[in-house]
This record gives sequence, structure tokens and C-alpha cells, in this order.
Amino acid sequence: MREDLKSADPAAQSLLKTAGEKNVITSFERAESLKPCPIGSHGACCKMCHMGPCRLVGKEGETEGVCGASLPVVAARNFARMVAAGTAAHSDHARDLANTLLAVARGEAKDFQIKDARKLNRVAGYLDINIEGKTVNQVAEEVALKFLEQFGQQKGVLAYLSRAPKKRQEIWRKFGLEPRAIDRECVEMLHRTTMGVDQDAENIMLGAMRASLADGWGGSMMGTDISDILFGTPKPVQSRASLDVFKEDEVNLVVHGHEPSFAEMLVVAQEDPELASYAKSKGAKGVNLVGMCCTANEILIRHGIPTAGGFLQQELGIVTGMVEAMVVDVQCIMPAIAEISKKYHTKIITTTPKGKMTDAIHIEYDEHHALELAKKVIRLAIDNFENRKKEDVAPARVKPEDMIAGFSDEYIEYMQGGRFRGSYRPLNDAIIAGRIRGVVGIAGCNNPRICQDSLHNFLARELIKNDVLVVQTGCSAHASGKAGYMTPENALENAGQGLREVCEAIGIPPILHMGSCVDNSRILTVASHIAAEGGLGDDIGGLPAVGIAPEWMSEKAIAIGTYLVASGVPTIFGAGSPIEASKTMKDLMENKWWDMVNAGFYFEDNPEKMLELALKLIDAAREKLKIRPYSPGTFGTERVLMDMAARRAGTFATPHGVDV
Ligand code: NFS
Repeated sequence: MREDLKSADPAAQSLLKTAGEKNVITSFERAESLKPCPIGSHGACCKMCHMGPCRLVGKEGETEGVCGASLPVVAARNFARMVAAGTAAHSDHARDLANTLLAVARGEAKDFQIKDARKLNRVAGYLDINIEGKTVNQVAEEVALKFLEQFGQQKGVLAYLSRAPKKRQEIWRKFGLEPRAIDRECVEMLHRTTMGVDQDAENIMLGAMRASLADGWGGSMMGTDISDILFGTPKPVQSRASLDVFKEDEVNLVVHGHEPSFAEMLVVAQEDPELASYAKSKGAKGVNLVGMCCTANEILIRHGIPTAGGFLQQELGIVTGMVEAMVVDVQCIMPAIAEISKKYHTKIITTTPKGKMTDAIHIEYDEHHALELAKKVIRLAIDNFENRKKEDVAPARVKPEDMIAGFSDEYIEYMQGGRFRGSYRPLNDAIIAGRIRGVVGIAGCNNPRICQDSLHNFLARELIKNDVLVVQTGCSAHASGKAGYMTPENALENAGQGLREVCEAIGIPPILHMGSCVDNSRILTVASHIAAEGGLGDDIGGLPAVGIAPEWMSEKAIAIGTYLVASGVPTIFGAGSPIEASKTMKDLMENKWWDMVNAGFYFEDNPEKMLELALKLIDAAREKLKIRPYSPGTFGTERVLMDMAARRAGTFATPHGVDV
């Protein structure tokens, strides 16, 4: 790790240099000149009312706000609000998708179809919807309506909670953690943390856990499922990742943000021969569609559209001077891009009334006219090609790395036995035998206060060296993709012997790209399958599995971390602790939560300690499960993974349950 660098990504380094030469200020420099407030960043600033803001800088137990709020209460309220905001973000994304599904089912959004009817039927099963004698669209309509109900229902609990192991459901029931309705949990959290309501840090954090579960087992899981139903369940695809995926002789159109619907239509429109010849008429060889942030992940895992990278690459993409248009929707879109684009020919196009930007062009997306709007946007980008200034063109000139992405839980099951024998047995057996020490989900953002990607890359490398299977999402997945870690060859070169043998047998990389941040829900599904398969306990809590977000910055990451813990996955966050100010909160999350949900939430900045803690948690779980202690190079006997020839022949074939 080079801490003196702003980024571990050579393409980002090259463009940071270009930006410096051209006096373009990016978030990397702003993070240097604008230091975080030490009071607020540690959770000790209360601005819930106008008697303050109160800065609780004294010792815990001695300091309080004007109203008498203690440090733990202030820190808990701040944390809980982050959870509510993160849950709201993922879930509002799901609501839009549910409305799109409804419009498709009713024949009102004719540019879309149901791409995975098998998954639709499975989802209908989870929701207790009878599919007998019904058309695909009738089932889709009922599923969409049931999903929409999940936001505001006044009775019962979220339907998807039943997908968790029975034991987990009992824990949630026992501690009152079952979310009732998505909107209700977000609203209640805001209410409880307003001045003068919940004055008990532990109780506030119970509310935070419940709200987070409305994200993981609610909004996010629905978002993933609806996207799969409408756009196809991912299976491995090959692609490339780098800030150097832009083409000098083509129109470069970046789609940035989080929602997949419009991006899907841009993928379709990009292939329109009429637009291709229009591009030629303007002197370009074609249209190069490129993704950024989680929208990138959505179209990468389904179509192999190359990614220009994650959150911290958005300004640098414009600095290449080759971006004709950047289409944005919601979340993680830096206001700075509008300003930077003024120095270049790049047009920023906002597409939702929820997210407008001054100085941007607004073309409102509407699923009822999706293709027409996608074509309009592409035309606009093509028209802008002639405005590209030669003197601005500064490619990163770092060869994009190849990557394989698209490991849905359906595909992970399929790859362990094929279409008819798919199961989690081989994975469970490999864990029991000690070939695979455990599983770590590395997720979350980049944060310009940390050398970009350095912690993601360090942890990914070290974990696979230690025989830990790594699954990734969001900007963390971008980091591994850019670093060239997401290829099966990486297993041969860098993984420990046990993990290497398993990866070779199955034909997978040791680091699996599972999609966007909303797709962290796939990790919950995988964990539930592992628990159900047997031999590793009967709950998610207690599995040799850990979640890590080493470079987090978003409230969404906090919601994800909290729902992982509430689901039984111990979780470690780097990049500074938002509850640092309160020892009580630290003790609650690191220790007391174990007694309730069988997992803890840790904040640890030091990467070596993060790694050590993750391995310690995995080994402790192995010991508790009374399975073979991990010892590199010595493995127990286990079932042969599968028929090698068959597996190799069909490594990237259609997985069970996926219609292509
Ligand atoms: Ni996740 Fe995706 Fe990235 Fe962080 Fe933002 S893009 S939803 S929040 S920054 S991983």
C-alpha cells in the first residue's frame, strides 16, 4: 500500500496528473483542503433542533446537549438517521422498479418485457402468490402490487423475512426487529430521533437494526429481484474495467448513478443501426456506452458493458476530454461534475425529478417512452461529438483489465453441479474441509480520504491468499475489476492452495462480482442457502463469514453494514468511525449485539488489523461450529466438487433458473 498516493489505480493516477496540469480541482484535492470536522465525524454533534447544534466535546458521562442528551444518545441518533437514509435510498430505487414492473405487466411500458419468467415465478412463491393458470403478465402484476404494498402496509411484517433461516426469523421476532413496512421503518426512525423522543441509545439502535432489515430483506432484495425479472438474472460475462475504456474515435456516453431501467434502454438504443449511421455521419465510428458507479455494475453484470469505475472516477472521466455526455439518475453523483463539465464539452444530463442539477440538461425519464428517450439522449451525445476539443483529449493510456462479473446466487448454485444437480453442498463441504477458510463480502464505496482502492485491493489480495473466498459488490467490485483480480487466472497466481483448488475445479475466480450495492441482498440469499444446505449450523449467524466496507462514505453503506450484522454477519468498516465519540456505543455494537444477533459491528482503520480481525472472526466461527480448524495446505476429505469435463464445458452456460 502506498499511502502517499491518492489512488492505487494507475489510470486514476494518470488522470489526476492531467487534472493538475489543467487546474481542474477534484474531490481528491478538496478532501485535502477540507478536513472533516472531528466532532461531527465521530458522532458527537447534535443538530436535531435549533437549540444547537450542540458539540459534545467533553467526556462521556460528563457532557450533554442543551436538552440533556448524552453522548451515546447523540451518537445513536446520528447513526440511526444514516441507516434510515440509506434504507430510504435503496428502497426508493426498488419502488421505482416495482412501478416499472407494474407498467410492464399492464402493457403500458412496451419497450420492456419480462426477461426471466422463471425468477418471476420463484418470487411469486416467496410472496405466496398462486401462479396456477395465470399468464406471465398476470403474475407480474400481482407481484408488483404485492411489492408496492410492502412499502406502506399497516399490518404484518415484510414478506421476504421468510426467506431467512427459521432461527434468524426467531431472533428478529424475539428482539422486535421484524420490519413491518419499509416506509414505516424509515419514518419511525426519523420520528424517534427527533428532539425529545427516544432517549435510550440501545433502544434507538434496535430501531436502526429494524430499519436496516427493511433495506436488506426489503428494498434491496426487491430491487435485485425486480431487476433480474425485468432485465435478466446475471450469469458470468466478460468485460473490461478502467478509466481508459473511452474510445478516441467514438462518441462516449457514460451512464452514471444507480437505477438500471434507463441504462437498459440505452444498451438497446446503442445497437440501433440508424443511430450508428447517424454517429458516422458526424465523423464518429460509433457510440461507446460506458458505465459508472452502480449503474455500471447493473449493465456490466447483464450485458458486459465496460465500466469506467466507481464513485471517485466520475470527475476523472470528464478529465479525459472524451466524454460527450454523462447521463445521471440518483445517488453518489457529485455536484462537482456539473462545474467540471463546463471546462470541457461534456454535457451532463439529469433524468429524474428527484435529482436535478443546476447547469445540467434535464431529460426526464419515463418508462412509458423509454426507448424514444434513450434515442434522444444518444442523439444528443452524437451531436456533441463535433464539439470535442483536440487539446482536451487526454486518455489515461492504461490498458483496461479483463474481468468476469455476474455471479448471481442462482449462478453460484448452478456452478456447483449444473442445471439439475445445482446445490451449495460443494461450497459447504469445501468450507467444512478447510479448503475454503471462510467467505468475506467486501463492499462499499471509495472515499477520497483514503488512497483510492488501496484497502479494497489489499484486503482482496490477502484474503484469497488466506483461502478466503471473496464476494464483492459496488465500488469495491470496481476496484478488483480494475486491478485485474476478477479473472480465473488470478486464482492460480494469488489464491491459497485450498481456495485455488476449489476455484480451478469449478472454473471461477476467487473473487466473485455479485453486482451493485443493492445486490448485497444476493449475499444474504447465498448465506441463507449455505445455512439451509447443512453442516454449518442452521443460521446465518455463526457462519465463517464476514462483511467489510474498508473505504465507505455513504449512508447507504451504513444501512448495509447494519443489516448484515442484524442478519448475523459480523461486519468491519474502515474509513473512520461515526460512533467514535461514545464508548457505550462501541461496546454495544462490538460486544452486546453478539448476545442478541450473534454478530458485531466494528470500526477499524488499520488495514492489517482489519484483516486480522476478519480472519479471527472466521476462525472463531469455525471453532464454534466444531469444523476442522483452518490449517493451510492440509485438507480433510470432501465430496468431489463435480464432473470436471461437464463443468468446464459449461462454465458460463445458462444457469438454472435463468432465461436468456
Ligand atoms: Ni454503494 Fe453504488 Fe459506490 Fe458507495 Fe456509491 S456507487 S450504491 S454507495 S460510492 S459503493
